[in-house]
Amino acid sequence: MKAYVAVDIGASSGRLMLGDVVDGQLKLKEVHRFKNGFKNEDGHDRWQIDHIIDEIFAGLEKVKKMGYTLIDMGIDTWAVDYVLVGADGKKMHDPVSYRDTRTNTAISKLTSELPKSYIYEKTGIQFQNFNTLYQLYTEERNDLAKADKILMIPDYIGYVLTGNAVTEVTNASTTQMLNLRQGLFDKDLLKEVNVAQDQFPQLVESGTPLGKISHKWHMKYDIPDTDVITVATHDTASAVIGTPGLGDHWAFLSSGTWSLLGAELNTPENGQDAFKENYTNEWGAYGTYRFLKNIMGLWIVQCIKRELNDKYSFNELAEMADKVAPFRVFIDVNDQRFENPKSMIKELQQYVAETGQAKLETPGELTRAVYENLALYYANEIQKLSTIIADPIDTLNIVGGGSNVTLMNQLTADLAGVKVVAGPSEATAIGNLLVQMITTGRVKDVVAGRKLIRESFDLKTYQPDTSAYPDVLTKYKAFMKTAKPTKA
Ligand code: LFR
Repeated sequence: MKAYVAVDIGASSGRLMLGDVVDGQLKLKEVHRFKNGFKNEDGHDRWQIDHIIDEIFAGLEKVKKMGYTLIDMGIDTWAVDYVLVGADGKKMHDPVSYRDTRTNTAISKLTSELPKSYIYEKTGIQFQNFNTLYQLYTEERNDLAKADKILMIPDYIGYVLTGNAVTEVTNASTTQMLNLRQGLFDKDLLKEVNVAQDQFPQLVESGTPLGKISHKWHMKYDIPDTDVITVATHDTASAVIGTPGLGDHWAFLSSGTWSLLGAELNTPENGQDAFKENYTNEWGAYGTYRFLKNIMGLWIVQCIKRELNDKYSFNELAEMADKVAPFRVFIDVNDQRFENPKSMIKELQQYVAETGQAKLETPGELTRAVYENLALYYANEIQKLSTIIADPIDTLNIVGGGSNVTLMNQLTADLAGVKVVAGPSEATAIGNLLVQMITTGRVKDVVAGRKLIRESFDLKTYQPDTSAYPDVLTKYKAFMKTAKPTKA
């Protein structure tokens, strides 16, 4: 039997999903799931990349045991991080995580040499201290000089599996080193971080066949005959493809560890307003752009849950949050202090103390405060987004794990005054599978793929009730004007 497999790896977990079109419906099955995370090694937070590859093979063994002998497979992961590969074809170190503190002040250092407006005009990419540009800027010069290749995480995994090295564009754009007009790595930015053009392998579009899994390191596993297709390797790019696209003027919110809120554009928008609001133009599959804003997202709740020793499930936390009185505190969830604090709970508690607001003590109070302030952030951004792209957004398509949080979906609809369509929660794996299916002719194109999503998954609609919280957004905006973020 033949099948399609999506390998979708996020910051906290990875999984292999089997997918196919059966009787006009897209069917998905989770075959394997494993934990992911970084560990402190040699003074840096590093991803355990060999472990990830081992888990992919363990998942492929399960696929074979299910009777599939021939598969197509695509790999997507988070963005911006990379592996340095030596002349011997081996990784030089485990890759450093983007949450490592090494880049905390890198933006201000680098932009004292090259102005922000100059970098934005070239790349159209948002300023995030963890972008590859700033990571390479802080990288050991010697290591960088010795590196034969610099491979983004999914490209590295594809390289280990097949022996073929490419740089896929949806992920490469998050380096903040691609030139929007030229469609290539920008020579001035490469020079700024002491990288030669050919250290990054050839740029390829999403949907390019990469090759068969052949690496002898993994001969110990009994796996199917596997053709790897370079899909939209940035998980957010896959999630946007996997969005149902409902509404005449729709925006998307990919809600997971990060909340990525934006619109799909056919031409980039890197004018003054986009620059001022730090919106990004990440390259999408099939010539599109993900015009979006990174918002801290469920990471904050994931940290709370972990700090409570996983005593409560996400559902239980949401149930407790439901019972707490609304809008007790305002928080700038995008403050850099929440990026990787020693204790998220203490950081939140300090924040409300510093800003003279009500205390956050119980798990329900903490969780509700995060959900509400995410919803407020979304509502505020939808208005900004609508203005910048001059499009009256009427529907927000929320996909990813966060689309299951009913409280947050309704709050977002009410505060933003737009219809919310929630689901599918598996949009990233779906987008990964769709690019494979489009590449192999099983699905015609993204339009047909999105129609398939609408016909295959149970999507929930939340109508806005704008009278529910009449002046909360206005008060929040006033708070945000006075809030003093700790940003690089
Ligand atoms: C989401 C995501 C975001 C990116 C962040 C860091 O998983 O890929 O799009 O900004 O992780 O890579």
